[in-house]
Amino acid sequence: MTEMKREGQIVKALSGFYYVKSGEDLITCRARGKFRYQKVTPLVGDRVLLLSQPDGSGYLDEILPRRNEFHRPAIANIDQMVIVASGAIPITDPFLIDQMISIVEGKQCEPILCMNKWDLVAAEKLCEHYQKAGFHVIPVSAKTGEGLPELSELLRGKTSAFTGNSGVGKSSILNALDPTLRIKVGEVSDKLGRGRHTTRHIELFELHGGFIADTPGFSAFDADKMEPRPMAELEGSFREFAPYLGSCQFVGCAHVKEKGCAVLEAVQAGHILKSRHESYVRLYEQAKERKAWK
Ligand SMILES: Nc1nc2c(ncn2[C@@H]2O[C@H](COP(=O)(O)OP(=O)(O)OP(=O)(O)O)[C@@H](O)[C@H]2O)c(=O)[nH]1
Ligand SMILES: [Mg+2]
Ligand SMILES: [Zn+2]
Repeated sequence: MTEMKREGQIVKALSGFYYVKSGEDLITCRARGKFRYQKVTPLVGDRVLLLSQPDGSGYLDEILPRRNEFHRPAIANIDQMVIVASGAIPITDPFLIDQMISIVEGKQCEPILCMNKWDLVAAEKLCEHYQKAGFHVIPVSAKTGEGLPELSELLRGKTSAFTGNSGVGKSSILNALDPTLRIKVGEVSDKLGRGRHTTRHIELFELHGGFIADTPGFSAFDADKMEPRPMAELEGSFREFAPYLGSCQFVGCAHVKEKGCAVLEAVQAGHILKSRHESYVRLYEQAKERKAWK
């Protein structure tokens, strides 16, 4: 017997190697050439079939159907996307939060907002806004440990990915949840408080009865490059718009500046946050531009 077929999950992808957890084993794999022809990229989180070699290495042979997939971060089969934000060094632009939420919505994946560095700035207003919009928001501090028990409870039994701009403390939170992980964290010492892109690869860790992925942080450049949801899906990716959709005066209303728009009326009445609607309009314009360009 030379080869053996096994099932497992990709927990790390680095320099052309895929690290697959199969039972208690961690098998270092290369991908078969057929994936390249099929233009399929194996992702961290993928459930796979592999052929293990006598020397302990393996070849990825098949990627099992995905429940969902994301491009930034490049990851699959995620139950929860924990969007880590910070009220100080670096301050997270709420538009980035809305961009990420919009991508996650409708993909069988729950967005969770985690406000870190609470010891530096208690961004209560922002938290309240997102709670009102219907999201689970958890204020935490990786430094003092505040909020971590609640976060940990939420992660139990699920597969979650941490995402957010560089330097907000994604890796620090993971280390605080499990000090044995010893993930490298970076300084945010430059004058603009930008992160240093310390985390360079995506890795899935087993933690508190669930799986949690640390991912590289976004730069301002990445945020500009993030693909908006197509126009037809955009209104559905803002959950607090739902009660008003279908009540606009015109069929196919874009909810940007139309007469008799129920969404705009809800913004006026204070039921929908102005900043959330502004993010929607910005994403709508991006999606429109993209469509015209195609
Ligand atoms: N005061 C304070 N500092 C924090 C907190 N969490 C993280 N930091 C600091 O913020 C800096 C960046 O933390 P990282 O964990 O590397 O941030 P990251 O989001 O993983 O960054 P990338 O890997 O670049 O995306 C480090 O200097 C941490 O010590 C916190 O809750 N409070
Ligand atoms: Mg990191
Ligand atoms: Zn409308």
